[in-house]
Amino acid sequence: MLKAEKIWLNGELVAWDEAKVHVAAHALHYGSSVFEGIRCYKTEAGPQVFCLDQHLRRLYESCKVYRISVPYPPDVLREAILATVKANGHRACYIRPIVFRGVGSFSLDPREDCPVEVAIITFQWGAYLGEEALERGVDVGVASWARMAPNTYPALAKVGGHYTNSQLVAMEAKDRGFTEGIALDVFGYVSEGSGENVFLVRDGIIYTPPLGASILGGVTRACVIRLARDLGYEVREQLIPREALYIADELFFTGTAAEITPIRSVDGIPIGAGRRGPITKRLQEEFFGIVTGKIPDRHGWLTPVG
Ligand code: PPE
Repeated sequence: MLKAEKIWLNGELVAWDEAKVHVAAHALHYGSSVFEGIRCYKTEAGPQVFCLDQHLRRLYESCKVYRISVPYPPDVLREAILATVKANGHRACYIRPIVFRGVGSFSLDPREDCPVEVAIITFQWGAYLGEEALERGVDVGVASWARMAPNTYPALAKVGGHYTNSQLVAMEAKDRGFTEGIALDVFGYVSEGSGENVFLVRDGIIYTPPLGASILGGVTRACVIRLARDLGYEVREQLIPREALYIADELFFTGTAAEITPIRSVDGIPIGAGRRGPITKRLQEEFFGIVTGKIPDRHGWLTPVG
């Protein structure tokens, strides 16, 4: 990770090495943190943050689910995010805002005693699954670990604790020689990657699991659904059985970090022709065209850093 100069911590920009947390922090013990991953892209008009308001909305919604009262209103964090990117002089970067429960007690109802702290970290992050992955695609495996069952952990909330499951999926995939894993939900339907949503193409129709399949409601997922519909494709949010992965014409991941990454094989079985498919490529062109300012931002997804 290429560290930046400053981190925004509880209202102030401090030096990267000074942005510290105490070992008794509640979040460290119990995963009580809510975070976002946002990308800022380099454009001719300067750096622009992609889907800032959509990410902020999810941050506050995740906090709402976990009864975390954020000590700043959304417009303050919005400005703080832009100020942090600016202060670090980034042309492009990954932005990681995190709201977490600090030191106070070890109670599992930390609302009274633990202060809520907020940090905004920015750093350089290239292609998540490798530079060549965006074109060539990645090899993935179906995970032996399932995503959380409904009514156990709220999958729609982006909470630190939930990512212990993602770590099991990601580590297992690597150990089996894959770049990434796809986890099923507890009913055996396709859910998502350790840090990405999944899309499938068959006979020209695009499918993706519904919110009820224990997925995170991806911001990139929503943008890709929008772009696909703009291009005239039919998109269906519906339950996907595991074997539909193997017989798909195209598969791809979406995510802030992963952007749109083609999947070229699952469990050693080639998908379609075993390389990036035409609809995946078409969506990438549209997505990367917009985020780099080469295609007009017709949906208002970009915010200039200023
Ligand atoms: N599912 C999961 C589990 C997930 O972590 C992400 C984002 C997505 C779907 C896609 O959501 P969105 O970014 O809103 O389109 N994963 C973030 C973190 C990955 C990581 O820390 O590693 C990300 O892409 O920023």
